[in-house]
Amino acid sequence: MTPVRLSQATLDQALARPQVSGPVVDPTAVTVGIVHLGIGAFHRAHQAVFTEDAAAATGETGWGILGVTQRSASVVDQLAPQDGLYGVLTKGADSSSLRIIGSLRGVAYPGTDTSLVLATLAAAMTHVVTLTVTEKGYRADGDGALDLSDDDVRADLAALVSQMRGAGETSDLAAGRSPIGLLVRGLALRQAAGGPPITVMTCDNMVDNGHVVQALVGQFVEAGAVLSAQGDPADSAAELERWADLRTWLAESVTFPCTMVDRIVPATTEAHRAEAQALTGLRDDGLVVAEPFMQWVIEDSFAGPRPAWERAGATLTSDVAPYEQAKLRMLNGTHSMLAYLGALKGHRLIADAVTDPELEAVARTLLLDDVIPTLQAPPGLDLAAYAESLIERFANPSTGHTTIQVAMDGSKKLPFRLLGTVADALAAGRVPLGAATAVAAWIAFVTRGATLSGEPLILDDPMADDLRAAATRAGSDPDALVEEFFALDAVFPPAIATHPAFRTAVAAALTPLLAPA
Ligand code: CS2
Repeated sequence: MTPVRLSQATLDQALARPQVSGPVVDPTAVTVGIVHLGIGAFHRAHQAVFTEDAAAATGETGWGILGVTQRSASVVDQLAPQDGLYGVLTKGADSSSLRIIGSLRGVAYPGTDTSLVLATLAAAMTHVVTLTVTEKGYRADGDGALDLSDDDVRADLAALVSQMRGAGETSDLAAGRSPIGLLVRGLALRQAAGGPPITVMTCDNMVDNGHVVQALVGQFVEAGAVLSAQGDPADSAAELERWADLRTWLAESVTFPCTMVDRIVPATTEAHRAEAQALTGLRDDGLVVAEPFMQWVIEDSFAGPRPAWERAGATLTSDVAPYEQAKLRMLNGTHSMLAYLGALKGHRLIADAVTDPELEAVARTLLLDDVIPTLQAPPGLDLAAYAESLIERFANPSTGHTTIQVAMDGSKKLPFRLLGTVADALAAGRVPLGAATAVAAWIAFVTRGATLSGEPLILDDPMADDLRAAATRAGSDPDALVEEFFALDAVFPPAIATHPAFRTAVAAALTPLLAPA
């Protein structure tokens, strides 16, 4: 028998069950005030929960979310038949709970729903755009330059130019797939319609994330203006003015706060769905799973109204940098190290990796000897205690967070989470041995494509071809591998790539990881 799906019509059945809690807002009374680009599991388990709690605290009904997926229409199939309702299955080390969230008021996929997304970005009732599109979603190179050779970026640039010419929305279904492109097209429509100021807030794990996104938006507009100038000269004076107006409006009416986001959200499995179904009695294809811990630090720089996220436990501050640096370097840096070393040793779960005494020792070296000396502690945070709390969170076995999930996209993640530590330590005259081991583990993970005992490991990385080519050129000699990988300037900046003592440390750490199976 096909199980009944969670939806507005069946919600009461789920809420009648003892261990299930329900939306703290009335989903049918909530209207959209936020557009979220990248409606994956992380947003659903993090910002959507904070937003719903904030709305419940104030009684405001204007903070519903339109979630946009740019990678796969299957997210629409998961959530649209459920009227946007989904459960968050929170898994502590020895307890679980299920909460249904009602703030997601629509899900859209560009191509089929581009007009809806653009119109909502332009709508006066929309005040905030949030993004979780992952590091690679921004289509930027190592220096933060927008990749103008990317097909999705080019399709959106062409769409922006025709929009600016007054040709309206393009019917090109290929457009709308680059987050920055879709965002800028929506902002341009908003400006043309005389819309109110708006806040664009990225929640991705990048250093100085708000400024990164602001710079990419600026580059996208400049590339659009250049492309437009190559077109029909007849209309050029009016067109130039429109581009100038857009630039002015962006500078005056849009802010890009920096944020630090934190919650461990593993990929949802069929076992999780079965567990949730046993609790609610309903099938939930939009289910997400998370650890109990959640934290959000937001730069208080908003262009217009925002949900009262501080009422839901978020920290609003004038300077996110110390929080962001501590979290990226300590949590994410150590996470990646455990992912590569753990995967190589055949550990499926992060929890298995961090409870392997050998790996726990390297994690402590990275945290305590390498990272902490590079940090300025955020107000009220004891960094050594924070390190211990991270090891404890990683060791929670019940989330089922896998090493292979965290290992994904290393070429895009390492610069933000690990190489800042390396650069600062080297500049201070120290060779960070834990970080050298982490870099070596990544190189070995890529090079072997298998665990130390020969079980295959999948490489999922936008630079996979370049990485495999570097590995093939180098063969199995550690010094040659360091030479080839450090030449990848999209990953390693010159100050690290050319540092003799760091190269030696990485080659030394690589040697045992290259032993034949
Ligand atoms: C992880 C993060 O997959 C990864 O790269 O390091 O998703 C991590 O779980 C979150 O940033 C925790 O806040």
